[in-house]
Amino acid sequence: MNEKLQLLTEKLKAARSVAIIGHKNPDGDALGAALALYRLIELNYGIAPVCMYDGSIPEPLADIPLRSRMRYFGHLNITEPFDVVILVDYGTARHLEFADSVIKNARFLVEIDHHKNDAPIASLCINDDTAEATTMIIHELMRGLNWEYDADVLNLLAIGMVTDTGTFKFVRTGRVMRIMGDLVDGGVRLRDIYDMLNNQPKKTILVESRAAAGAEFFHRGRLVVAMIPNRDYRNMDGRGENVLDLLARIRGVDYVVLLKEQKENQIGVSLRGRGKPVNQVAEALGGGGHIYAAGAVVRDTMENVRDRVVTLFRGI
Ligand SMILES: [Mn+2]
Repeated sequence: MNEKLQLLTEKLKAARSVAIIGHKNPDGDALGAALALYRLIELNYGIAPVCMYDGSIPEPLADIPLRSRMRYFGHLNITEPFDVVILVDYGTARHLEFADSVIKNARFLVEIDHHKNDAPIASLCINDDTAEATTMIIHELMRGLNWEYDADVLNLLAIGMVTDTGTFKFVRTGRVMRIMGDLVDGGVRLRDIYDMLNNQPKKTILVESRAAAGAEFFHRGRLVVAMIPNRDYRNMDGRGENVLDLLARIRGVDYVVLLKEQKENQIGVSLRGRGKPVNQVAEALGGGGHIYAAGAVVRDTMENVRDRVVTLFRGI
Protein backbone atom coordinates (compact mmCIF):
# COMPACT_ATOMS: atom_id res chain seq x y z
CA MET A 1 0.00 0.00 0.00
CA ASN A 2 2.78 2.46 0.89
CA GLU A 3 4.26 2.30 -2.61
CA LYS A 4 0.86 3.08 -4.03
CA LEU A 5 0.40 6.08 -1.77
CA GLN A 6 3.85 7.30 -2.71
CA LEU A 7 3.07 6.99 -6.40
CA LEU A 8 -0.23 8.83 -5.92
CA THR A 9 1.55 11.63 -4.07
CA GLU A 10 4.22 11.94 -6.75
CA LYS A 11 1.68 12.11 -9.53
CA LEU A 12 -0.45 14.69 -7.72
CA LYS A 13 2.58 16.83 -6.92
CA ALA A 14 3.60 16.92 -10.55
CA ALA A 15 0.10 17.28 -11.98
CA ARG A 16 -1.05 20.51 -13.60
CA SER A 17 -4.54 19.21 -14.27
CA VAL A 18 -6.62 16.63 -12.42
CA ALA A 19 -10.06 15.23 -13.18
CA ILE A 20 -12.26 13.20 -10.83
CA ILE A 21 -15.04 11.02 -12.18
CA GLY A 22 -17.62 8.89 -10.36
CA HIS A 23 -20.30 6.56 -11.67
CA LYS A 24 -23.24 7.81 -13.71
CA ASN A 25 -26.21 8.99 -11.62
CA PRO A 26 -23.90 9.49 -8.63
CA ASP A 27 -25.10 8.52 -5.16
CA GLY A 28 -23.96 9.84 -1.79
CA ASP A 29 -20.78 7.79 -1.78
CA ALA A 30 -19.75 8.68 -5.34
CA LEU A 31 -20.43 12.39 -4.72
CA GLY A 32 -18.90 12.35 -1.25
CA ALA A 33 -15.75 10.59 -2.48
CA ALA A 34 -15.33 12.82 -5.54
CA LEU A 35 -15.91 16.12 -3.73
CA ALA A 36 -13.90 15.20 -0.62
CA LEU A 37 -11.01 14.20 -2.86
CA TYR A 38 -11.45 17.42 -4.81
CA ARG A 39 -11.04 19.48 -1.65
CA LEU A 40 -8.19 17.36 -0.29
CA ILE A 41 -6.23 17.76 -3.52
CA GLU A 42 -6.96 21.47 -3.57
CA LEU A 43 -5.83 21.89 0.04
CA ASN A 44 -2.74 19.72 -0.20
CA TYR A 45 -1.50 20.12 -3.77
CA GLY A 46 -2.80 23.59 -4.63
CA ILE A 47 -4.66 22.44 -7.70
CA ALA A 48 -8.42 22.42 -8.21
CA PRO A 49 -9.50 19.21 -9.94
CA VAL A 50 -12.42 19.12 -12.34
CA CYS A 51 -15.15 16.84 -10.94
CA MET A 52 -17.55 15.54 -13.56
CA TYR A 53 -20.76 13.56 -13.53
CA ASP A 54 -23.45 12.34 -15.87
CA GLY A 55 -27.13 11.57 -15.33
CA SER A 56 -28.73 13.21 -12.33
CA ILE A 57 -27.92 13.93 -8.70
CA PRO A 58 -30.60 12.77 -6.23
CA GLU A 59 -32.60 15.67 -4.80
CA PRO A 60 -31.60 15.11 -1.12
CA LEU A 61 -27.97 15.52 -2.18
CA ALA A 62 -28.57 18.80 -4.00
CA ASP A 63 -27.15 20.73 -1.02
CA ILE A 64 -24.16 18.50 -0.37
CA PRO A 65 -21.04 20.57 0.47
CA LEU A 66 -19.16 21.78 -2.62
CA ARG A 67 -22.04 20.66 -4.87
CA SER A 68 -21.22 23.49 -7.29
CA ARG A 69 -17.82 21.90 -8.00
CA MET A 70 -19.52 18.86 -9.47
CA ARG A 71 -19.87 19.68 -13.15
CA TYR A 72 -22.28 18.11 -15.62
CA PHE A 73 -20.15 16.37 -18.24
CA GLY A 74 -22.25 17.56 -21.16
CA HIS A 75 -21.59 21.19 -20.19
CA LEU A 76 -17.83 20.88 -20.04
CA ASN A 77 -15.63 21.83 -22.90
CA ILE A 78 -12.57 19.63 -22.51
CA THR A 79 -9.82 20.22 -25.03
CA GLU A 80 -6.64 19.05 -23.28
CA PRO A 81 -5.86 15.68 -21.72
CA PHE A 82 -5.63 15.67 -17.92
CA ASP A 83 -2.34 14.81 -16.23
CA VAL A 84 -4.15 12.71 -13.63
CA VAL A 85 -7.65 11.26 -13.88
CA ILE A 86 -9.07 9.65 -10.75
CA LEU A 87 -12.04 7.32 -10.98
CA VAL A 88 -13.97 6.90 -7.75
CA ASP A 89 -16.74 4.49 -6.74
CA TYR A 90 -17.36 3.44 -10.34
CA GLY A 91 -18.01 -0.30 -10.18
CA THR A 92 -17.52 -1.23 -13.81
CA ALA A 93 -16.23 0.67 -16.83
CA ARG A 94 -19.78 0.68 -18.22
CA HIS A 95 -20.76 3.26 -15.57
CA LEU A 96 -18.10 5.63 -16.88
CA GLU A 97 -18.84 5.41 -20.60
CA PHE A 98 -19.90 9.06 -20.67
CA ALA A 99 -16.33 10.12 -19.91
CA ASP A 100 -14.59 7.63 -22.21
CA SER A 101 -12.61 10.31 -24.02
CA VAL A 102 -11.25 11.83 -20.79
CA ILE A 103 -10.28 8.40 -19.47
CA LYS A 104 -8.61 7.26 -22.70
CA ASN A 105 -6.58 10.47 -22.96
CA ALA A 106 -5.51 10.55 -19.31
CA ARG A 107 -1.73 10.82 -18.87
CA PHE A 108 -2.09 8.86 -15.63
CA LEU A 109 -5.14 6.95 -14.51
CA VAL A 110 -5.97 6.17 -10.88
CA GLU A 111 -8.96 4.35 -9.45
CA ILE A 112 -10.23 4.33 -5.89
CA ASP A 113 -13.14 1.99 -5.39
CA HIS A 114 -14.80 -0.44 -3.03
CA HIS A 115 -16.75 -2.41 -5.63
CA LYS A 116 -15.71 -5.91 -6.55
CA ASN A 117 -14.01 -5.44 -9.89
CA ASP A 118 -12.41 -8.15 -12.00
CA ALA A 119 -11.41 -5.74 -14.73
CA PRO A 120 -9.83 -2.62 -13.20
CA ILE A 121 -8.81 -0.08 -15.85
CA ALA A 122 -6.34 2.22 -14.09
CA SER A 123 -2.55 1.98 -13.80
CA LEU A 124 -2.79 2.75 -10.09
CA CYS A 125 -5.60 0.91 -8.31
CA ILE A 126 -6.36 1.80 -4.72
CA ASN A 127 -9.25 -0.60 -4.44
CA ASP A 128 -10.60 -2.36 -1.38
CA ASP A 129 -13.73 -4.43 -1.73
CA THR A 130 -13.87 -5.03 2.02
CA ALA A 131 -14.72 -1.36 2.55
CA GLU A 132 -18.42 -0.53 2.79
CA ALA A 133 -17.91 2.79 1.02
CA THR A 134 -15.36 4.48 -1.21
CA THR A 135 -15.36 7.42 1.19
CA MET A 136 -13.78 5.08 3.78
CA ILE A 137 -10.82 4.53 1.47
CA ILE A 138 -10.53 8.29 0.93
CA HIS A 139 -10.51 8.79 4.70
CA GLU A 140 -7.73 6.24 5.08
CA LEU A 141 -5.73 7.98 2.33
CA MET A 142 -6.25 11.31 4.08
CA ARG A 143 -5.00 9.92 7.39
CA GLY A 144 -2.28 7.78 5.82
CA LEU A 145 -0.82 10.71 3.91
CA ASN A 146 -1.40 13.18 6.71
CA TRP A 147 -3.38 15.40 4.42
CA GLU A 148 -4.84 18.65 5.63
CA TYR A 149 -8.64 18.71 5.59
CA ASP A 150 -11.55 20.92 6.54
CA ALA A 151 -15.14 20.58 7.75
CA ASP A 152 -16.49 20.06 4.22
CA VAL A 153 -14.18 17.08 3.71
CA LEU A 154 -15.32 15.43 6.94
CA ASN A 155 -18.99 15.98 6.15
CA LEU A 156 -18.61 14.66 2.61
CA LEU A 157 -16.88 11.52 3.89
CA ALA A 158 -19.62 11.02 6.48
CA ILE A 159 -22.37 11.43 3.86
CA GLY A 160 -20.79 8.72 1.72
CA MET A 161 -20.58 6.31 4.64
CA VAL A 162 -24.07 7.01 5.97
CA THR A 163 -25.68 6.53 2.55
CA ASP A 164 -23.70 3.49 1.35
CA THR A 165 -24.27 1.60 4.61
CA GLY A 166 -28.03 2.36 4.62
CA THR A 167 -27.49 4.46 7.74
CA PHE A 168 -25.13 1.80 9.15
CA LYS A 169 -27.59 -1.06 8.63
CA PHE A 170 -25.19 -2.85 6.25
CA VAL A 171 -22.06 -2.39 8.34
CA ARG A 172 -20.05 -5.62 8.42
CA THR A 173 -17.14 -4.70 10.69
CA GLY A 174 -16.28 -2.02 13.20
CA ARG A 175 -14.11 -0.22 10.66
CA VAL A 176 -16.88 2.12 9.45
CA MET A 177 -17.79 2.96 13.02
CA ARG A 178 -14.19 3.74 13.93
CA ILE A 179 -13.88 6.08 10.95
CA MET A 180 -17.26 7.59 11.82
CA GLY A 181 -16.02 8.12 15.37
CA ASP A 182 -13.04 10.01 13.99
CA LEU A 183 -15.36 12.17 11.86
CA VAL A 184 -17.73 12.91 14.74
CA ASP A 185 -14.78 13.86 16.93
CA GLY A 186 -13.73 16.16 14.09
CA GLY A 187 -17.05 18.00 14.27
CA VAL A 188 -19.42 16.08 12.00
CA ARG A 189 -23.01 16.26 13.25
CA LEU A 190 -24.96 13.20 12.22
CA ARG A 191 -28.21 14.98 12.97
CA ASP A 192 -27.46 17.55 10.28
CA ILE A 193 -26.65 14.84 7.78
CA TYR A 194 -29.91 12.99 8.46
CA ASP A 195 -31.86 16.23 8.14
CA MET A 196 -30.22 16.88 4.80
CA LEU A 197 -30.89 13.37 3.51
CA ASN A 198 -34.52 13.47 4.66
CA ASN A 199 -35.24 16.45 2.47
CA GLN A 200 -37.14 15.07 -0.48
CA PRO A 201 -39.53 16.68 -2.94
CA LYS A 202 -43.21 16.40 -2.06
CA LYS A 203 -44.05 14.66 -5.33
CA THR A 204 -41.53 11.90 -4.61
CA ILE A 205 -42.98 11.14 -1.19
CA LEU A 206 -46.53 11.18 -2.60
CA VAL A 207 -45.58 8.80 -5.43
CA GLU A 208 -43.82 6.49 -3.00
CA SER A 209 -46.75 6.49 -0.57
CA ARG A 210 -49.14 5.64 -3.41
CA ALA A 211 -46.92 2.73 -4.46
CA ALA A 212 -46.78 1.41 -0.89
CA ALA A 213 -50.55 1.79 -0.45
CA GLY A 214 -51.19 -0.24 -3.61
CA ALA A 215 -48.74 -3.04 -2.79
CA GLU A 216 -49.84 -6.66 -3.27
CA PHE A 217 -49.03 -9.55 -0.95
CA PHE A 218 -48.17 -13.07 -2.02
CA HIS A 219 -47.07 -16.38 -0.53
CA ARG A 220 -48.90 -16.03 2.79
CA GLY A 221 -47.83 -12.42 3.16
CA ARG A 222 -44.12 -13.14 3.02
CA LEU A 223 -43.61 -11.45 -0.34
CA VAL A 224 -44.83 -7.92 -1.02
CA VAL A 225 -44.68 -6.34 -4.47
CA ALA A 226 -45.18 -2.62 -5.13
CA MET A 227 -45.34 -1.02 -8.54
CA ILE A 228 -44.61 2.45 -9.84
CA PRO A 229 -46.13 3.12 -13.26
CA ASN A 230 -44.28 5.31 -15.72
CA ARG A 231 -46.47 8.42 -15.15
CA ASP A 232 -45.38 8.28 -11.48
CA TYR A 233 -41.84 7.15 -12.17
CA ARG A 234 -41.17 10.46 -13.89
CA ASN A 235 -42.04 12.27 -10.66
CA MET A 236 -39.84 10.07 -8.53
CA ASP A 237 -36.42 10.93 -7.27
CA GLY A 238 -33.97 8.18 -6.45
CA ARG A 239 -34.66 4.49 -6.32
CA GLY A 240 -37.79 4.36 -4.22
CA GLU A 241 -35.95 3.45 -1.03
CA ASN A 242 -38.84 4.75 1.08
CA VAL A 243 -41.25 2.23 -0.43
CA LEU A 244 -38.86 -0.61 0.27
CA ASP A 245 -38.16 0.58 3.82
CA LEU A 246 -41.82 1.10 4.65
CA LEU A 247 -43.01 -2.27 3.33
CA ALA A 248 -40.11 -4.06 5.01
CA ARG A 249 -41.48 -2.88 8.35
CA ILE A 250 -44.58 -5.04 7.99
CA ARG A 251 -44.55 -7.99 10.37
CA GLY A 252 -44.22 -11.29 8.52
CA VAL A 253 -42.77 -9.78 5.34
CA ASP A 254 -39.50 -11.44 4.30
CA TYR A 255 -39.13 -10.09 0.77
CA VAL A 256 -39.94 -6.71 -0.71
CA VAL A 257 -39.97 -6.08 -4.44
CA LEU A 258 -40.41 -2.71 -6.12
CA LEU A 259 -41.15 -2.59 -9.85
CA LYS A 260 -40.54 0.70 -11.61
CA GLU A 261 -41.75 1.27 -15.15
CA GLN A 262 -38.78 3.28 -16.38
CA LYS A 263 -40.25 3.33 -19.87
CA GLU A 264 -42.56 1.20 -21.96
CA ASN A 265 -41.51 -2.42 -21.57
CA GLN A 266 -38.56 -1.60 -19.33
CA ILE A 267 -39.02 -2.42 -15.67
CA GLY A 268 -36.47 -1.62 -12.99
CA VAL A 269 -36.69 -4.27 -10.27
CA SER A 270 -35.44 -3.60 -6.72
CA LEU A 271 -35.33 -6.55 -4.35
CA ARG A 272 -34.83 -6.54 -0.59
CA GLY A 273 -34.69 -9.48 1.76
CA ARG A 274 -35.08 -9.16 5.51
CA GLY A 275 -32.23 -11.44 6.43
CA LYS A 276 -33.11 -13.63 3.42
CA PRO A 277 -31.11 -13.73 0.20
CA VAL A 278 -32.53 -12.09 -2.92
CA ASN A 279 -29.47 -12.08 -5.16
CA GLN A 280 -30.41 -15.33 -6.87
CA VAL A 281 -33.79 -13.97 -7.89
CA ALA A 282 -32.03 -10.87 -9.23
CA GLU A 283 -29.68 -13.08 -11.22
CA ALA A 284 -32.58 -15.11 -12.59
CA LEU A 285 -33.96 -11.80 -13.89
CA GLY A 286 -30.64 -10.96 -15.53
CA GLY A 287 -29.41 -8.62 -12.78
CA GLY A 288 -27.39 -8.98 -9.60
CA GLY A 289 -26.30 -7.24 -6.45
CA HIS A 290 -25.75 -7.96 -2.81
CA ILE A 291 -27.24 -10.84 -0.84
CA TYR A 292 -30.04 -8.84 0.79
CA ALA A 293 -30.32 -5.99 -1.69
CA ALA A 294 -30.25 -6.64 -5.40
CA GLY A 295 -31.89 -5.57 -8.62
CA ALA A 296 -32.38 -6.02 -12.33
CA VAL A 297 -33.75 -4.28 -15.38
CA VAL A 298 -36.17 -6.43 -17.34
CA ARG A 299 -37.54 -5.67 -20.80
CA ASP A 300 -41.17 -6.70 -20.49
CA THR A 301 -44.50 -5.34 -19.29
CA MET A 302 -45.09 -4.56 -15.63
CA GLU A 303 -47.67 -7.38 -15.31
CA ASN A 304 -45.36 -9.98 -16.85
CA VAL A 305 -42.46 -8.98 -14.63
CA ARG A 306 -44.70 -9.05 -11.56
CA ASP A 307 -45.86 -12.57 -12.49
CA ARG A 308 -42.26 -13.72 -13.03
CA VAL A 309 -41.21 -12.33 -9.66
CA VAL A 310 -44.09 -14.02 -7.88
CA THR A 311 -43.20 -17.32 -9.56
CA LEU A 312 -39.51 -17.00 -8.75
CA PHE A 313 -40.36 -16.61 -5.06
CA ARG A 314 -42.79 -19.54 -5.11
CA GLY A 315 -40.56 -21.94 -3.24
CA ILE A 316 -40.00 -19.62 -0.27
MN1 LIG B 1 -20.13 3.26 -3.05
